[in-house]
Amino acid sequence: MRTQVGIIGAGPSGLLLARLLHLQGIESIIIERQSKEYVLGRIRAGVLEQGMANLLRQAQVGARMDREGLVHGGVNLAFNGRLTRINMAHHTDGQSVIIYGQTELTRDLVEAHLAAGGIIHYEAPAIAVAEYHTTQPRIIYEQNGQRQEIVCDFVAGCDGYHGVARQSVPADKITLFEKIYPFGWLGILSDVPPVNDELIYANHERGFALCSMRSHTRSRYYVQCSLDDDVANWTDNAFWDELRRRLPEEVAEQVTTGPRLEMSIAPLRSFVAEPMRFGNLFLAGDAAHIVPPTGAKGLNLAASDIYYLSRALIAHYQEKRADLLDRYSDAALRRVWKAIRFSWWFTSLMHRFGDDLLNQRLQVAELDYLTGSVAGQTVFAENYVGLPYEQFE
Ligand code: FAS
Ligand code: PHB
Repeated sequence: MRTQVGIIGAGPSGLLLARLLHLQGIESIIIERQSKEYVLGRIRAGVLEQGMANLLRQAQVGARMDREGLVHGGVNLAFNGRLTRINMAHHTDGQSVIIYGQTELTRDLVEAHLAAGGIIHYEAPAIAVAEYHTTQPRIIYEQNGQRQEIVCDFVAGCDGYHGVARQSVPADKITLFEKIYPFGWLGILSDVPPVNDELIYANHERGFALCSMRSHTRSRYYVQCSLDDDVANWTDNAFWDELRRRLPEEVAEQVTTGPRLEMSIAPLRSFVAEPMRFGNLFLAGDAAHIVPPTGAKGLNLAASDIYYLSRALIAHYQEKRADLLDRYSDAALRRVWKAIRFSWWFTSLMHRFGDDLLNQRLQVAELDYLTGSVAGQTVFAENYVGLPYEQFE
């Protein structure tokens, strides 16, 4: 089998790339390890930067997001028993974020791509990427127990943190940076109205909490938990009680509780692979970097990678240019590292790190400064709504 761009992974990165290429007449084939139902059943991110929203519109899959997504110009920080709203729109000349679940945008992308004749092989785990330093790299994968391969012009490794694309690169050709945080996030999804119109990030001596949402009737909440915790240890009521303990009183008493639709624990790590290009193999999204979800950057970094990679591939096919392909890794990494820094800073500011009381005092002092400073709020707002994509054309 042969195609122009072979894509490993049918998550947001792979789907968005395939869709943007297809609209320019560039063919691709997506190889996905899991079933379509499994991929569409994942509960993950919820906050979209404008850059991601614009890319979805460019991919002609933004209509439901624009209809159902919630536009947020502010976000709330809770500490020392009080709530402070950061007016992000005010500090960023009107910028905002859109609340729209990754589950939904993945569905929008899959439906549009398949309806347009896009090829996605589900339940087809890629085993390796071969010959990526040649002009005919190959994806080797399995389907129905048979070994198959696709000869490509280019391969996009959009296969997430545990994917094979990055692992196809010899260790001496890639540099990995990793930081594992000593805690996780226990998340609940429930069909109850959100406690606030906008998100609340809470720093509390018992641990971090986050009040988020998917719509006006569906809420997503998280509490920091220990790495050896287990969902089986938590009843719905135990979760709601712990969440309310970590919120300011006037907020806690407003929380509407209900049964879980889903409950899961996500580990927190910072991870970067450098570079993001190896010959005709390009890494994008979680295959190249992971951020702790505190800053809501994971999915949004996948978007900026695909912005750069799609433009580079389109310039290659339509103008026979190689310069953007050559610039891809540096451009993507410049934005990745700024988001890695912001996510690390916000995670360090909001979470409890053991019994380090000095650290807790320093966190409260920084939050007290930040919420009282125009400069502090502007720095926070610029990073949270999303730093600009660099000129890439
Ligand atoms: P993905 O991991 O989404 O997709 C990779 C795809 O590749 C998957 O479908 C996988 O099955 C497939 N794949 C892997 N190996 C393969 C192989 N060998 N062959 C074929 N296919 C293969 N981000 C936020 O901004 N906010 C959040 O709250 C948040 N919560 C998260 C919770 C969890 C549990 C996880 C894991 C991530 C979370 N993220 C969050 C980050 C997440 O949203 C990612 O940034 C986003 O999914 C990145 O998209 P992709 O790069 O497409 O990677
Ligand atoms: C979510 O709604 O899942 C969410 C929102 C903001 C974050 C992380 C997760 O920082």
